[in-house]
Amino acid sequence: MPGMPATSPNANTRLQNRDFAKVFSDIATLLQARGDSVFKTRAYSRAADAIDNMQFELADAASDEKRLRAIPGFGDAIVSKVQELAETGSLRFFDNLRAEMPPGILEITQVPGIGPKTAMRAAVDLGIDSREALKASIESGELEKLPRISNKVAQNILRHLNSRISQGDRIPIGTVLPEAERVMDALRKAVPGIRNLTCAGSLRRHRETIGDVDMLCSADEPEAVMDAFTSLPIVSDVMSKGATKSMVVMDSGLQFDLRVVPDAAFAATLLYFTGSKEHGIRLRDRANKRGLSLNEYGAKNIETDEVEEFASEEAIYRRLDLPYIPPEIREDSGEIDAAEKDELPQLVTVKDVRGDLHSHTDWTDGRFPMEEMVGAAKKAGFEYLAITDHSKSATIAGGLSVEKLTEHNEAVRALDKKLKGIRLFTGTEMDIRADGSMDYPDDALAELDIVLGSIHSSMDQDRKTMTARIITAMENENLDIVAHLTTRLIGRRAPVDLDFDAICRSAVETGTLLEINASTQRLDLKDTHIRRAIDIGVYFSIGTDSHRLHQFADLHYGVGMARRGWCTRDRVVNTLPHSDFTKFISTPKADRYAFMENYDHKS
Ligand code: DGT
Ligand code: CA
Ligand code: CA
Ligand code: ZN
Repeated sequence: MPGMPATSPNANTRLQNRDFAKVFSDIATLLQARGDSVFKTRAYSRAADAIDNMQFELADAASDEKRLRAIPGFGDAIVSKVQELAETGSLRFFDNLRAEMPPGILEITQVPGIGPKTAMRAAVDLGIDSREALKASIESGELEKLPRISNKVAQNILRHLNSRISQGDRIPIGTVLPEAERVMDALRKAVPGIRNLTCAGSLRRHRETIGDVDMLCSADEPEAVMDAFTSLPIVSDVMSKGATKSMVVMDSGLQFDLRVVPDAAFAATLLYFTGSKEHGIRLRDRANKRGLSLNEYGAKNIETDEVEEFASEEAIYRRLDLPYIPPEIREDSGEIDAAEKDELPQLVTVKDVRGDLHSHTDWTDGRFPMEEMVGAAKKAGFEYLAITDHSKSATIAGGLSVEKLTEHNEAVRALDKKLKGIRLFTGTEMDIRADGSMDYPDDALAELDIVLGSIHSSMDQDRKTMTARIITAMENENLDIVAHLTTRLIGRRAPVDLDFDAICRSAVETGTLLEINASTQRLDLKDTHIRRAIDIGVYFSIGTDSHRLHQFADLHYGVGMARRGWCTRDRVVNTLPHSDFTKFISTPKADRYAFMENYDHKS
């Protein structure tokens, strides 16, 4: 898949931390598949983990051996490999290892449910060398010849495989947007005269995965823009280079298009390339009826052939007798009819969100001390924060015992007293057990300000069992919010099977909120869920699920999903100011939906 180099990373490009980390985690996978000792493989996976969590660029430190050795988990073997990678862009050890192993191991172990050992047996015994071959072997029943692969296990693997194959080569927005921003920064630096530089296409519409990036700008010297764009250091292939339009592929595998358009045509071109295609077609029909022809070059009066100029997209919509339609809902899914009737929703914005109700610290699987996380949340502009570390069943995440939870509460309250400028809520992200029961006793839960409930285990339950499990959990009066309901990881793990409507109905009946999880790996609920849930009457919280300092800034990904789901501010409880949110959460659960229905956002 794009973003994952098929060979050692390129020699002439500077490696990013994720490139280093990928090499080491691939080595760990291959060694495990080969049957090397746990001791040896773990050294590589720990190194990958350490690199993932670094707050500096490993490439900057590569020449400083002392500094490398001071990194936890960096012994001789790792240090020398980091240096070889940084210097040459590749690693002989890795190349040899890959040459020695059957092809496809790394690709197949990406599928949840397939470990390195199974991947190896599948490759050696059954000749499976790709995801497609794996899929075929499940469909023919062949995979079940392997030890420990029951029909149920095989069907579960197939479910993940299908969701991955349907995603195809699209890349998650959380990977694409930062890269697009780096490209735009580099272009602005290289060509100071550049104007209106913007991303259009699916990225501007905030889709969860992106096919390619479509960028637009204006400039007095288009050639200078084209030169700068095609010679960016992260460009791996120039597909085409023209006077005003070029297309390149980056080292990451992402394709970027850049067009330079005259200022006067910018708004019409932006509208065209923002799409969606279907939205554009509807607008062009509408324009034709008003004597205007819209196309990728601009707007023209059909009778006089005169070019009509528009200063903004708003002006074009106005010319079509419509209010402005935000990019996130330009999907031809009812927005034009709604606009015509002046019934467009006032979509929630990043600024509307005042608090974050989902965060982790180093008490469990977060990476930073509580005080640092709170500082970061404050810096990111949050007025309040719930600290929701994991509960005791989440052993991999270091979940807290009941006793530890009490200490955690005390630590949160002490910090709340000490710090100015942000208010804290005690909380937990509690595992919903396989039978829908709570992972803490009710009296411990009643102590907490905010209880999130999540599915972290037994994810392969059938639809009926899973739906009943979640509904049982929601019936507990202490469970405030169901976090990342479907547990999907974009491109990596399929959603659990559940009856979404039934869960929404039960949320409304019990006064439970559903979370819109903003973590770039999750985006769960997704746009279509959110829109459906609103129809049923559900209220939401938006949570960043931050495990690291910088992740509070990922709020906008969740807000993007919410906007795509036509979500307004008054559907989201953490748009309330702190004092009102406190009232909301102290209201008995059964009355909370009524509280929100009667709530009046003043400004
Ligand atoms: P993607 O790249 O698959 O994530 O999705 P988009 O929406 O970015 O699609 P893309 O890159 O093929 O094209 C960018 C925009 O250009 C698209 O949203 C609307 C416009 N566009 C592209 N092809 C056509 C077309 O054949 N007809 C019309 N009306 N518009 C098009
Ligand atoms: Ca695109
Ligand atoms: Ca495109
Ligand atoms: Zn969490």
